[in-house]
Amino acid sequence: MKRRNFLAAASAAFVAGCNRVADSAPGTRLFAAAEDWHKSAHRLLNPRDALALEFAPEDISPFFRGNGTTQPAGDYPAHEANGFEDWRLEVRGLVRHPLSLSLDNIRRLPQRTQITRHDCVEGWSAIGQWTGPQLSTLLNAAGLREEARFIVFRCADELAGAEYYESVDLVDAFHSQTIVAHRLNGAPLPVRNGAPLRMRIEKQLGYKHAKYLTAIEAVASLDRIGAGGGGYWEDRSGYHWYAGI
Ligand SMILES: Nc1nc2c(c(=O)[nH]1)N[C@H]1C(S)=C(S)[C@@H](COP(=O)(O)O)O[C@H]1N2
Ligand SMILES: [Mo]
Repeated sequence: MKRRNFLAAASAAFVAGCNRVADSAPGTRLFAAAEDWHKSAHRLLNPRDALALEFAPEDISPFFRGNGTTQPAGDYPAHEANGFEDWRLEVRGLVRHPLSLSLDNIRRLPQRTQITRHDCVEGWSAIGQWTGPQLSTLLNAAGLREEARFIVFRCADELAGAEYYESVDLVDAFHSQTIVAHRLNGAPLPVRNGAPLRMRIEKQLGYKHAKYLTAIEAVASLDRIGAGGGGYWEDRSGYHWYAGI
């Protein structure tokens, strides 16, 4: 094919591609396109492996408020009553070695402590010191399969009858400040802040930080998880799946 013909064919294919996007499901498609744009623009301005700002002990907020669920129902009160001795965190899905970890197992892994600011889209922030193993340690121990592209976080609580859940891609999953926290400000997590385990994903907004963590699931696609939006609020409101800050 002559070069000019090749270019004409390529640009016709590009235009056809654009029409296909414009013709199908305007709302979700355009929303997804805008989100992709935000993601790549954000990536240029702020490399995704850059660290979130860390603070000094004197910056810690005197009270770290609870938001969303602050006291789960179901089996949770029984776990709370026996000090979460029987709590298990599963690492499952597209992994070679599924894990079921006790709190003791988690406390014995190499730990990271970081003082960071939590930003909730509802308009408040708080600075806290979090401790726990890096998520990468758990994922490396479980051994991700080639097909794994997202990590889903399962939670013990329900809001309006549906389980809370969240998800991130592998860039955020392996970020050095992404930890499975079991301590806040030097003490075990309070119930309102997600006891006994909660995610800290410091490069993302507050709703991504799943509390009352029961399982970490490696998946190839988010389509069949919840309503396919990648998280409880993403399924129900305009909250973006990629909530980078
Ligand atoms: N399981 C679970 N995780 C959750 C929520 C929730 O309701 N349930 N709320 C989210 C929101 S919107 C925010 S801002 C933070 C609040 O964390 P905090 O309660 O420690 O302040 O948790 C996030 N993780
Ligand atoms: Mo939030």
